[in-house]
Amino acid sequence: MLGNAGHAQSSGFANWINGFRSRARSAGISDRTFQAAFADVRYLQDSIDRDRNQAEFVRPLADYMSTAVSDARVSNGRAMVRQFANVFARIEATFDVEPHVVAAVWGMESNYGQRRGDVPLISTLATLAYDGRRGRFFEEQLIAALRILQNGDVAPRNMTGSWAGAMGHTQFIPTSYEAYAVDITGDGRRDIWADDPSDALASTAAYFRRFNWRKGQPWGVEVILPRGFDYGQTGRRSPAAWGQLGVRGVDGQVVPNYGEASLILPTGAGGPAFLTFANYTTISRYNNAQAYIIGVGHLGDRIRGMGPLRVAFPAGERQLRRAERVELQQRLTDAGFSTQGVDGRIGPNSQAAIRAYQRSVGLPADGFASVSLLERLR
Ligand SMILES: [Ca+2]
Repeated sequence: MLGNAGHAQSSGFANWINGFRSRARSAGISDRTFQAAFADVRYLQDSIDRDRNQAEFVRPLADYMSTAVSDARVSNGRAMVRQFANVFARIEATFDVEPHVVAAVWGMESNYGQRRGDVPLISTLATLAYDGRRGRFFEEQLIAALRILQNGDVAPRNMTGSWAGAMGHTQFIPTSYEAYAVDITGDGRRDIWADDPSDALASTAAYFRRFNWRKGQPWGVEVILPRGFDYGQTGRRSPAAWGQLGVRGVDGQVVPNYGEASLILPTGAGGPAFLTFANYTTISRYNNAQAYIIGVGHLGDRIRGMGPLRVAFPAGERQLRRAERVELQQRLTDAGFSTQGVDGRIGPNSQAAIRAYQRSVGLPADGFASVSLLERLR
């Protein structure tokens, strides 16, 4: 049954499935598994549309964070940590990852299990593999999904996920599931789809442990920069060395030594600044988008009882789209601040040009390719 598609699309998809069947067989998928998995497969145009739309979806960070770390999500997270205290305690004892960290991923990925995704997984992965934009990646995920079915962890009708093929409470893609999912309930199945979140939460902790989560250490710490700070200071330094440059925690003290730290200003000098540590990199292995990493990190801090950020993200500020970055480089270059090329990539040359321009007009020279900077240049 092939829904939502024209005839040519349908026959193309059906032909693709026939070709894929032999590749699945070569990968060790039995005909029985394949037939059960593909019995009700459909071409899902929505998967294609959403995959294309998310490619350059750039949301203002203030909007993103107001959803990601809303008061409701914070209080729900605290309630979940209490409700599943025994599960979180077992997970922490086994994987050395604290409850507030796992709960934050859970809150970000599925709003604590409320949005696990009800899209039939084989259909969406087959559609995306057939589509071809990232066909190789999705075919690999599809094979992994078939292996999971063959292994008996979940029945085909219960194997659902997001439009992009992420599954369960904490949105594992199939290959991550195969590598990191664990059965902490002890029933012999790694069930990240069930209402009971235990296996999914333990699997997330197992993933964090694999990528070197350091228990007891922060992902990052909000900091205040001194007046006249040189935003050209980059690289990794100890908190003490950052302290010598005037960088302080919001309590006014030099940040404790959690190892080497990088300074990040996600929306430039007008927004919050953070020193980030090794655990920032661990979160990035789950999802490498800076907004996501900060969202998980800060949500976890709030669930643990910390307060809101001292400095708010400025309204409307966001990363520029590629076309906007190109335009910014062209306008800077035309104004006499050469970016040494117009390629849409904001590297050291573009940052130097931005800083030179900012100094020339009396703005803080943060080198940040902001919406407001582009608007000023227009
Ligand atoms: Ca289980």
